Amino acid sequence: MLRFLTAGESHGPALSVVVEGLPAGVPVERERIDTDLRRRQGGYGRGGRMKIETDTVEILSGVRHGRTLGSPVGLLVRNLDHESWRDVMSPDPQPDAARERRRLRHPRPGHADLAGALKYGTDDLRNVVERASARETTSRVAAGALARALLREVGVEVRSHVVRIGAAALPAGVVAWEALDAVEESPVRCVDARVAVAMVAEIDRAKKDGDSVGGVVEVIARGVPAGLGSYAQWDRKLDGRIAQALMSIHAVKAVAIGEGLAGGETRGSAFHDEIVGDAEAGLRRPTNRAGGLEGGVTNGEEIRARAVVKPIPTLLIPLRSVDLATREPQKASVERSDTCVVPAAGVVAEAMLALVLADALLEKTGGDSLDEVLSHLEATRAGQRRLAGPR
Ligand code: EPS
Repeated sequence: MLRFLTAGESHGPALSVVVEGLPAGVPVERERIDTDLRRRQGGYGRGGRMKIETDTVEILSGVRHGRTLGSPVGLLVRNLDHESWRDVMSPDPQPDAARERRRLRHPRPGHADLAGALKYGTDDLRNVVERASARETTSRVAAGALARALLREVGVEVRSHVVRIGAAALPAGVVAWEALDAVEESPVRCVDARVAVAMVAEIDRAKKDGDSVGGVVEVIARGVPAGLGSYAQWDRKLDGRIAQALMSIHAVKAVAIGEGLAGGETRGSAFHDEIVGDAEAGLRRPTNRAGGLEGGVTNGEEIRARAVVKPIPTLLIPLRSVDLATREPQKASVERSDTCVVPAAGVVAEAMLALVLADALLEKTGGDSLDEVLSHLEATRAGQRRLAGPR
């Protein structure tokens, strides 16, 4: 129902995205998109590129006088760094000097470099890294801000926080929605100021060692209506769709829904969320280990998912690699890079979850205008109240 396609290279003129399927009448504020773009650029552990860029969105189509039209929304974020890469990234044929200037020959283990070169048959890894770069997540965050704008109208909010960076982690347990207010003030987007100090120290240590460090983020959506997704077919299961969306984020290597990671070591009686209630108050779930999804369908609880972010592959003290032209041993390429992108990955995870939830919402309600979405959703909610009581 809601589709988006991104385009753009890390040092090309701009990153772009086309979002199609948003109903007409959704309020869109440019400042809110820019706020999310700024949040993505932040976080302790970022490198030199973020000092060059001040990502701001240009709305090219699909929005008029502050509301969506129902037509495709085109968004553009210019790469300020492009100025220094004009000849290297030019779409037009260039003299040899420009072709050689930023040529990359030594694939970084863990990056798309080698796999991409084998796929597209090139020995200039620049052709791979420019698109494989996590800079592409700028487009996703811009698109996610539009999904958020729709979700906000139906009372759904999406937030995230950092659970772990290297050895520094929050103690086990549920982080309450209310605690997330602290995240935006934290340099590592962590709810606990003491743990944040330890996370910053982890990043400093990795940087001093010429290394990188990964971590874990949790993304949470509140106010999600019950009944999104479906158990009826594998590709309609919303937990699977969320997992795919989160796994597609650069550097994410594992995804869990709710307390999913503990599922292999916990008995059923301690794992599942009991259903309690009475005729007056309706149904209630005292716990939410399922992360708001049962059978691939939202159950009305908060959606909670975790993503494990690997340490990024560009290392100042590089790993062993080869020269792709000669196959002689070489150290992997060293590009200007970040030490840790875990805080930024949380912001991207919010965008991806918002996009999946907005898609699933529209699948449930249909509707070409926001008014239709709202009235269809109210009809759904009325039916659910008849069955389960008030929420
Ligand atoms: C990124 C921009 C990139 C990197 C980073 C993410 O900029 P540059 O390549 O010019 O330094 O900082 O990309 C990676 C970590 C990666 O492995 O691709 C961004 O905007 O998020």
